[in-house]
Amino acid sequence: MHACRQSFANRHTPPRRVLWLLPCLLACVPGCRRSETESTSVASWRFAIEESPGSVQHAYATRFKRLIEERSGGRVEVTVYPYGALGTATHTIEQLNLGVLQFAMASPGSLGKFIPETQAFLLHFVLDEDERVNRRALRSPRLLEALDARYREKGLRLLSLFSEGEMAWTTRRLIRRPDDFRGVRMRVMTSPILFAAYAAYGASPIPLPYAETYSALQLRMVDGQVNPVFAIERQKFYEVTDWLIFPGHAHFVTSLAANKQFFDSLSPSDRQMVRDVTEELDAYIFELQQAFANERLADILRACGRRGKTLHLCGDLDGFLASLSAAERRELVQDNPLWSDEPPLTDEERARFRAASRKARTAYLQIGGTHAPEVLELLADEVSRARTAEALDPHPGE
Ligand code: 6CS
Repeated sequence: MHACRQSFANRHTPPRRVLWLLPCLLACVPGCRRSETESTSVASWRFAIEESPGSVQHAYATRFKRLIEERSGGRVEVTVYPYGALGTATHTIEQLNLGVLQFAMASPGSLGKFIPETQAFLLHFVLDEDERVNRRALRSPRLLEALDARYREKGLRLLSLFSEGEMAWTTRRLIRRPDDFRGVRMRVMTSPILFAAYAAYGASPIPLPYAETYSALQLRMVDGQVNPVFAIERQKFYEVTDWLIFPGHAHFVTSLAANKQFFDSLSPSDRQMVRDVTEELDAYIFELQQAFANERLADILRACGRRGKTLHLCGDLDGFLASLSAAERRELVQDNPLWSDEPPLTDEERARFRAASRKARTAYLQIGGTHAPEVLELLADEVSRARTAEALDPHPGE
């Protein structure tokens, strides 16, 4: 943690980080060079994501690339770097700060080490269970401006916040109450607040990079992990765990960030082009992540069927069941000998998690940065306003 803060402040680059930067710096040289005549020059924008192809972030970045290249009339070329191409999520945040990258997806689970206030999104039972409410809250100009001030301090700009879906636990045992977490080594992203959140439930949290999670589960170095369903499908975490549990405690929020110096030096029309594209993508990604949640759960069940594996489900599956055609319902549920579901956590069971999660809130206020109280209050207020607005008008105008 401390070392990461130092690297941002001092720009002290240990040899390992230089190795990650090398391919990018080399790729950067011709991309940055303008051709002889300004009218034919092509700007090269590099955009790193924290996920692999087939993910929410990949869908976002590929559409961003298409729209920017179209709207710039070929003046701009966007290169998308999927997870792993330039190192871990922590490496790509450092590269964004250095200006080697122009854009990157920066999730609070990784970004929290650099901008601790962003970890408010990692707290449990702060966002609503209804994704439409969260979408309204995350688009709040007040919230975006308050956080952008923190991003600017670190040489970044915040362009957008959005949810990638409801978080689910994949574990080896059923977890219905905090006590069930005792002795469970839970893989978390490398954020001190996530560590505090699972420690508060009685689990033994183990911070690990995304890429190391599957093998850690396989080798039984950890017993569980937490992610949205599409990520569980992409990373095949269901292969190496037995339960898929939807506790209704959190959503995976990410941010689209730009390098500050780069973004502030764009022409007003190019900045507006980026703003228009991110605005359009917000609606696109909202629909897509909802569709992914159901489609990928069906894919997981099919994959388990092929492997003869029972994956026990625990959660409110009404939305998923409603998304299936009659034929899919027969295939995946009625005629599926491997189908196994448990009732969702009761209100009382969830209340136990809610009560335990208060400790992590206290930890956030202590270590979430100077502006943590202001950011948490603002987020809670925006969620509450969004709930009221959603109740009054369930179909916000796009
Ligand atoms: O769990 C993780 O580390 C990752 N999960 C998602 C859904 N996106 C990126 C992040 O690094």
